[in-house]
Amino acid sequence: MRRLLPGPVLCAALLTAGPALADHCPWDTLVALPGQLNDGGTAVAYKTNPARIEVGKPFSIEVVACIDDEKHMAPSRIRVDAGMPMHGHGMNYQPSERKIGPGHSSFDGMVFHMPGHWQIMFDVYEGDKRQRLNQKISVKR
Ligand SMILES: [Cu+2]
Repeated sequence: MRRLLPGPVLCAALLTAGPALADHCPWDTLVALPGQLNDGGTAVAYKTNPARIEVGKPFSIEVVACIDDEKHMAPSRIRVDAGMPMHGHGMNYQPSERKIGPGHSSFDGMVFHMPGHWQIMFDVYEGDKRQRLNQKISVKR
């Protein structure tokens, strides 16, 4: 016969297994960043370092995302990718994420390897639900 877990142990197990309460995103930091995107209440702000992206030179991008611009909730995950839609290719390297806090990360190792029209895709996740916000950037030779 299976032994039931004593009450307190079961409660603790349920608490750790349950969905984590959503954290707040750093809204004050978000509004201070130079790049601002908003789609249906999902807000993304970013700053590239260096500010001017040069062809073939690695850069990083700091991103703050809020899944609700009134309640200021942090997404469960942020992903950043980029590509050239007119050429049908992405970057040659995958950026690595450095987490700064809830809804706040820096992505290092971005490289735009050719001049022209690039698009940065910011994927903001709320569990399995993904929302993509795009930013067009033109890079000169
Ligand atoms: Cu290209």
